[in-house]
Amino acid sequence: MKQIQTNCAYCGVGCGISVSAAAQTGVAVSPSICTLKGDADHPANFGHLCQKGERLLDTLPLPHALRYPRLANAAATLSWDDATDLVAEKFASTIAQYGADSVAFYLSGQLLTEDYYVANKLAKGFWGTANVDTNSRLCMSSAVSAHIRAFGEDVVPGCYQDFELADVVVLVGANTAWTHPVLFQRILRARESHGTKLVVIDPRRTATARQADLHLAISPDSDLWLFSLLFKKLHQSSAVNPAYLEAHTDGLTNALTNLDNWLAADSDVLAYCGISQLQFDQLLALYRDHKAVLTASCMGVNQSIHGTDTTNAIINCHLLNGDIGKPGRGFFSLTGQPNAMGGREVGGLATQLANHLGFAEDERALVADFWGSDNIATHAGVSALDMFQAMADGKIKAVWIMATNPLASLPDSTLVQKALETCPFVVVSDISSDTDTARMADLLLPAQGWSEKSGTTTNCERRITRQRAFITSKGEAKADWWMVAEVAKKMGYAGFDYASAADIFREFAALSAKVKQAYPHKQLDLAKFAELSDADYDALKPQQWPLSADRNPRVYSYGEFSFTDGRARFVTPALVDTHYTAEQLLLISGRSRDQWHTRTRTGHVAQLVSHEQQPCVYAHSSTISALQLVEGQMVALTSPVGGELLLQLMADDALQANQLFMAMHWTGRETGSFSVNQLLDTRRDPVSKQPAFKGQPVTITSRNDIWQGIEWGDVSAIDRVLYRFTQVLSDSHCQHVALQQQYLPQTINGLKWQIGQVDIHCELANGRISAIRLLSPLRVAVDKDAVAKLIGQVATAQLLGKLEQLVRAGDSPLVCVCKGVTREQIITVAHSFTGKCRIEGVQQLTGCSTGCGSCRGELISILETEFSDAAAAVVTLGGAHNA
Ligand SMILES: Nc1nc2c(c(=O)[nH]1)N[C@H]1C(S)=C(S)[C@@H](COP(=O)(O)OP(=O)(O)OC[C@H]3O[C@@H](n4cnc5c(=O)[nH]c(N)nc54)[C@H](O)[C@@H]3O)O[C@H]1N2
Ligand SMILES: Nc1nc2c(c(=O)[nH]1)N[C@H]1C(S)=C(S)[C@@H](COP(=O)(O)OP(=O)(O)OC[C@H]3O[C@@H](n4cnc5c(=O)[nH]c(N)nc54)[C@H](O)[C@@H]3O)O[C@H]1N2
Ligand code: SF4
Ligand SMILES: [Mo]
Repeated sequence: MKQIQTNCAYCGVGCGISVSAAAQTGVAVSPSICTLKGDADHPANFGHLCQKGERLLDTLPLPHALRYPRLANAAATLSWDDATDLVAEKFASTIAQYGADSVAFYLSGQLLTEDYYVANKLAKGFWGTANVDTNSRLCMSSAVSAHIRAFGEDVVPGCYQDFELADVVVLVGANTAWTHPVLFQRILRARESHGTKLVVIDPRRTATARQADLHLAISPDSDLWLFSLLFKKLHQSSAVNPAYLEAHTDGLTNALTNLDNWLAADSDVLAYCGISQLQFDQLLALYRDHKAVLTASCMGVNQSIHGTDTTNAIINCHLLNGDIGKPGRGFFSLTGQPNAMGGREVGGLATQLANHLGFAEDERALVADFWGSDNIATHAGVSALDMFQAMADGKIKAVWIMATNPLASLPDSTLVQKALETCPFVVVSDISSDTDTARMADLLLPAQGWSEKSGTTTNCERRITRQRAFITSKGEAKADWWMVAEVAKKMGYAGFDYASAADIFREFAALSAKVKQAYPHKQLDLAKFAELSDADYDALKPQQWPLSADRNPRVYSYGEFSFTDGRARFVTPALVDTHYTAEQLLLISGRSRDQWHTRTRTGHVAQLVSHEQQPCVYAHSSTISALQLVEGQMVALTSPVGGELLLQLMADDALQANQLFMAMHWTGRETGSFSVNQLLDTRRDPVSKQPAFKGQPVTITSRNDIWQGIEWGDVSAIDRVLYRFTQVLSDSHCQHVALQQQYLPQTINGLKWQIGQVDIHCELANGRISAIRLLSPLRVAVDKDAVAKLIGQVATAQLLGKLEQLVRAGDSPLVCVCKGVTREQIITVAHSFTGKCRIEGVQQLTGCSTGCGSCRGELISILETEFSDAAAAVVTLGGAHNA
């Protein structure tokens, strides 16, 4: 058995993974001879994984895997030589004819540092354009801007241990139980051992909020007001360190004056935030009276038109007391993607040149000299949304999109579609040929996926982990950096002759050393790695920077910041407008527990799709009845942006009355049109240019003329469906369809009858059931695996009775993926217990939430909803250790 240490492919926690492969050499031929578990020695997770990590091997047999370069709609594949010739020729001729700013890269926080570095170097150093932006613009850019404004550099000062050392952890706009599950488990463990207080600030009562000591169900987009008021009150209280303020900060007086100009009276602020005086006093007391308070934020903060200001407002609260880079205290921006941090470090944003540098003359000279370039970009490039607008306007004429799916993930899908249609040359590198964006590419380039490629990623807490290939690539997939380097060489540029990822990593580290020499106040410094041998790179253990001899895992601990004067800055906005009215219905979009983004990597794994099986929009049950709608029916969502999204309506009392929620995961492949982003306008933060994904005013209308259906087996086709997509089941699959009532099939080859509101169609071939279709104006609830087992069996009366029974019984969603426990099983078992014992009883008897622990919030939610006496929040955590 060969042991390979690598990292998880998903979130910014950056968990270490240990793969055992039954292979003689470094790489195995297939995932089927591999097993995987959490790496017990990795300091991010110490052996723990969440469900997405646990199931990584199951994701590898990828439907629609892209294995060879090919042109749009061409059946024949291209050789790499022809493909890279074509890219080189198109980009060169476009630049020659229209100038360097007519081309662009659109990258991703899921690329490895080495991929990112080479793409950034080619565009900014040799093409002469900084049109290199990334999906991190949609994710981290407000935090990046706030770090730069407060600290002088985009640096996360803290580390994961701070979550364990804190007396109080405040999660703002972060559903950490679902989105950074292993870090959340670390918080819960710390709470068990020393009673950490957990505060969650989120409009929804999420799985995370249910486990909090204090949940502030804040009005959407009001966090800036809340933290500005908190800052003011903390300043008036004793939670201030005058000596620190004097020695290490600037701008306090100005910041307070700015606030005085716009911040309303306390009671008005609290009314706007939708929280009570008592709740605010509790929050204030937690900050004021505890030594170690850690505030962490994620997309509820970043994806707003005030994302940067809100982040600075939070940082202000901690700066007052000198709580930056101190154990258990301060501000921590949670990174979304596995290598968003690495991308930021190489400077892969249109607003940066390279390695935390901007476009000043001296900065450009340093980088140009290092790269041996005489054509370095002179000014910032266009950020994500402007890039696609420029494509739609015909200004950007060639784009290379790598490891991201913008047609599904950028706001205003109609604009993005127009951009992709208008841009004369669209190259897409991906592992799948079947993404919404890949379907619109002129040229598709096959990228090696997570299990096949080698390099490095940097997680939330600045820890660099080696990703190691453990499976041989199928077909001709290549590393993303390799493709870029080939094109660069063909365009005649020197400096792209890399033999391996290690070569690139050394070069990046050497550049960081040069930058540190020239700008000693900058913190990013990987000089130690500039001379790393290939063997040392291969064996590199997870390393957190700063790589200083004292092994301090934090930055700015001594109050020396990255500005040339070494001081941190208080920043508050000068004047702020409110923008939502109370009457508006606001659509929030975000993540669900088991899926990853646009589902290209997780949408084909039965266990990961069972949690949310089809596109739906959630509303509070009181909203559903007030609007005279019915749970389970189809509705249409519309917004001023245009278009209409047809979805199933589901009740979720975790929302407030004026809110809707939809997962960002569903794309045009399932909805038949676009993702939730079809409805979103392009409002963005003025500083960071990050889109405000989280609150979109929408209108919801009944579409009870639309029927929903599920089909198994070889069913005769029905025309005019609004959508059709496949759901993978344990051993087979089924299809989801939706169609208008007027197009319901009138005749069928077989049996047709009705149970309640469900039409059952059963097709027969030689006496056996060849296909089943269930159709209803409401959600069709049924155990899909059980129905699948009926296909191919002799259609006896008993078997048809069984089908009826299944339809009557409905279905029960899988709550605990690790132990395979459904909602219904939980409720059945919970009846045998009372009060607080219920949750422990269910855990013991069913195993629910004793695996990775990600479903604990939902277990609590189910018990709270079903049993009035379920005081469930404080219970022991049964999280298993995978080591
Ligand atoms: N399962 C899963 N995990 C993931 C990912 C995934 O796709 N799936 N993606 C990863 C990535 S790239 C990212 S960026 C992270 C995102 O991680 P999170 O930010 O934790 O996830 P989201 O669901 O996008 O949004 C978080 C919360 O913000 C709340 N919110 C909305 N508006 C506001 C507001 O105005 N104020 C406040 N305080 N809260 C608000 C929402 O209700 C939501 O619960 O997750 C990472 N982890
Ligand atoms: N409405 C709404 N929209 C959102 C958000 C939201 O909360 N609400 N969140 C935003 C955020 S925070 C983010 S991070 C984005 C994420 O949005 P995207 O980045 O668009 O989503 P992914 O599905 O992760 O896309 C990654 C693509 O890369 C491919 N891929 C995987 N591995 C590799 C590889 O090694 N090489 C290459 N070349 N390709 C690879 C995958 O198949 C997939 O097509 O979405 C943003 N959009
Ligand atoms: S928390 Fe889960 S998704 Fe995130 S890195 Fe760890 S195992 Fe992967
Ligand atoms: Mo993200």
